[in-house]
Amino acid sequence: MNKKSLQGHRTPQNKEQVKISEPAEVSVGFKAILSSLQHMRSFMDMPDALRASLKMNQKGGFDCPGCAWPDPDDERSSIGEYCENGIKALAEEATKKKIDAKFFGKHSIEELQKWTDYELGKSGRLTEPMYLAEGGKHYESISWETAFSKIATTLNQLSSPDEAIFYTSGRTSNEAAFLYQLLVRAYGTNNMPDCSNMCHESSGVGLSETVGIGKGSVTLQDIHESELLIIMGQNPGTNHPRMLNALEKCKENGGKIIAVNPLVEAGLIRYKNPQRVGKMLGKGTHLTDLYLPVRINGDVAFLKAVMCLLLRWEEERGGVVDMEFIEEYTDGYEDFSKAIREADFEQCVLESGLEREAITQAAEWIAAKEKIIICWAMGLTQHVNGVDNIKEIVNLLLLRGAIGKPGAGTCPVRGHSNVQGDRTMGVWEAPKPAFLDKLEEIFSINAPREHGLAVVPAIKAMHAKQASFFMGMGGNFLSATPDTDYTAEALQNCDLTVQVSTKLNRSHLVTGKEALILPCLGRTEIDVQKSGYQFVTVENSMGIVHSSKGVLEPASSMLKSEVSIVCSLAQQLLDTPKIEWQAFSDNYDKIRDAIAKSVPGFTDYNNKVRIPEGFYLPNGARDRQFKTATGKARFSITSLPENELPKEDYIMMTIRSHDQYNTTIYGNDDRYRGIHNGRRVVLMNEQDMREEGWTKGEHVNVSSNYQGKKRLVEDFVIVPYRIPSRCVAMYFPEANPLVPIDLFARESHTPASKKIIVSIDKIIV
Ligand SMILES: Nc1nc2c(c(=O)[nH]1)N[C@H]1C(S)=C(S)[C@@H](COP(=O)(O)OP(=O)(O)OC[C@H]3O[C@@H](n4cnc5c(=O)[nH]c(N)nc54)[C@H](O)[C@@H]3O)O[C@H]1N2
Ligand SMILES: Nc1nc2c(c(=O)[nH]1)N[C@H]1C(S)=C(S)[C@@H](COP(=O)(O)OP(=O)(O)OC[C@H]3O[C@@H](n4cnc5c(=O)[nH]c(N)nc54)[C@H](O)[C@@H]3O)O[C@H]1N2
Ligand SMILES: [Mo]
Repeated sequence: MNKKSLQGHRTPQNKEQVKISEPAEVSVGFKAILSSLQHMRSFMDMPDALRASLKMNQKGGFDCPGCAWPDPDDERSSIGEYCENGIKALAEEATKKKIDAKFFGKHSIEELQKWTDYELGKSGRLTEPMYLAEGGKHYESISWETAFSKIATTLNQLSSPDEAIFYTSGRTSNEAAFLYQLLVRAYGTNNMPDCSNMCHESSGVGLSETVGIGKGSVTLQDIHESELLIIMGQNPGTNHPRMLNALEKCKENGGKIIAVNPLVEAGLIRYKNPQRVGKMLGKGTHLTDLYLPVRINGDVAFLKAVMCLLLRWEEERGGVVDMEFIEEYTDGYEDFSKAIREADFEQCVLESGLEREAITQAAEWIAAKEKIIICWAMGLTQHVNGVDNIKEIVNLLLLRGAIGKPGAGTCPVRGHSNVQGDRTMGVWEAPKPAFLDKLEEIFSINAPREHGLAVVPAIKAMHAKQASFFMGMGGNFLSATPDTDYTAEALQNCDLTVQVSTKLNRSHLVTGKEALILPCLGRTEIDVQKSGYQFVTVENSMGIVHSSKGVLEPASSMLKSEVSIVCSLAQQLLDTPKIEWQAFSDNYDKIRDAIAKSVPGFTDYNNKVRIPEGFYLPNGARDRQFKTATGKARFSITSLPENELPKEDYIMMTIRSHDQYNTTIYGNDDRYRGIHNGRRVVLMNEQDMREEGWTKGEHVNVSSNYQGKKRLVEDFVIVPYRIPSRCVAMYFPEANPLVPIDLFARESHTPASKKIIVSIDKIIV
């Protein structure tokens, strides 16, 4: 490792002392309202805060820049269709603080590298394009023109377009995403890694293979009327708080909820709905009826154990397996059911980490209910066997015929607010030939056919100096990706790194030889182009496409929209007479017309998206049309994951605190989990602590040892917590240096950031 790469790429220590209290058992309520108000007051101008919050997630307003949870189709709350964490996302983007060339003149890169992620984010909005010269100590201002020509010159000098990497995070609008992928393909590569590669890729792969569409099948109404919701590997109280409204409705309609999660998350226990006075004053709504604290990665074992029971009961008493559905709509049942009958039930129970009685209780409800939905998020996708997790979920739903009918189906809960839309628009390293054919036909380009690089291979290519240009359309590639030291070296190997961003983050500080920051408008801001006011469109977690129109004055007159950045760059870089980049940039309706011609499901886009609540995209699985290789929904056979754990070691999962949005740190508290003032913590089982002689608040180092390579993070604090034995939890991104670059999901290549084997060592002073 060279010396330069040892600096500044890891999150530095926060000086404050961590405080530990009892975890909460109720979520939202008054504390959430207080916290929202505090964020608005501290970081925004109050009139802006009020104006913006009343427009967030409203018809004709803007889409919350937080998560991808859908808005109700019909009535929306007049006092606010948002949550505490939506307000934090708003305050983060609409902050009154700004940074410009003076700021960068004052603070060198070396100094900024010592700031925590919280301090970097809170420095303010980026307001002008900045350039870091080779060997430079400070960013300096640069004109947009010069910045674009620098990028174009670098790209034109590469010996192959495949030496360039074009990353996308998930906030980019449909319009910007469509043009960005068009630019990249016209330039000549499919190297389009995106945050999805680290997020729900396992869901996309697992679902496409088994039910023929890589998206979920349910709508919000289905959640409301479901009789049994199973929530696996997801913490909605923090990451999708508006989902709690839907869970409350489901409960009020008589539904039951099972939560499968190593941690007892407050958001899944009891909910005080801030929009309902009665609920706020009372005890709130009790949500989870059966809590199943699986061992980390015990989900395949749990699902197999449940299915063993279902098949056993089918033989004993019948009426459990939906044979009519299976015969008409599925294939592979015989082999699958044989494999489950031959599975070792006792071993499955053991590996799940759950009590046999609890599994039996879950299986009884599953056998008795007709309308079953399974929701899931990162606790299932970020495992070596992430795709198998999804296949087992599908197996269970198919057994019960619980897909493609009201109140039943698959519900992968997406992360970034437009991550699903970006994929629909073609941001993907493995595009379908039919999509490329369309681009060629409409735009007269030669679209490259060879698949490009996803996140992990892209990092490896930069590390091996096979790629030397990196551009990020949003996001924070350095801190979001695994193996921080390795990724830092990879980025530093590049000649030029370019970040299109709204806020300062660590990826601006660990760069290629030269670097550019291109500051852009955010979702909340007014976007005026030559033809007048523009709006953009996004797709939520349930496949509804709708418009989003900012309401606030832009943070600076120098900002460009993402659409305009892509179009200006394309005009410098490409010779594509059939693509009207200028017209696209002047009027976003023109982009939507082009999308309507290129992407299935978008006919008449401009009219349909002007309906305030938006429109649903076609979804085969929802209608029992399974577009798989055989035209049927497919049962799969998976094997039990290996869960061997060396005696002294622990299984570590990286999770989000209540005060962060991925790598953006809103604050240093995790209110629901009772952790305050610090993020460098290791949540540990109390009995393990007693047996191993750890004390509360003790400072430790944590290392992973994968294929002979030791990775280390230093000075974390032990927090006793209700977590299964030998399992521990740490926060992302502080723990990312421990995630080995080569440890990823087998079929989807998603980094396995929920299961790292670690050793914990005392700090010897
Ligand atoms: N406020 C806020 N909102 C967000 C985000 C944010 O950072 N902050 N991020 C957005 C993004 S991009 C995403 S993808 C989503 C993420 O939303 P989540 O997936 O809810 O986020 P994580 O914190 O990664 O949580 C995973 C949950 O899975 C559990 N878990 C971990 N390992 C296992 C396992 O092996 N089995 C089971 N059954 N459970 C497990 C953890 O205990 C935790 O409760 O949220 C989105 N929304
Ligand atoms: N260990 C571990 N690693 C993980 C995860 C985990 O659970 N554990 N989760 C993974 C997941 S699910 C995801 S999705 C990724 C997230 O990875 P990313 O999407 O790359 O990361 P973010 O932190 O969401 O990106 C934040 C930055 O985006 C920029 N930004 C914000 N809004 C906009 C906008 O409107 N336009 C533009 N151009 N820029 C904007 C800001 O500059 C901000 O600093 O991280 C992954 N990494
Ligand atoms: Mo995500």
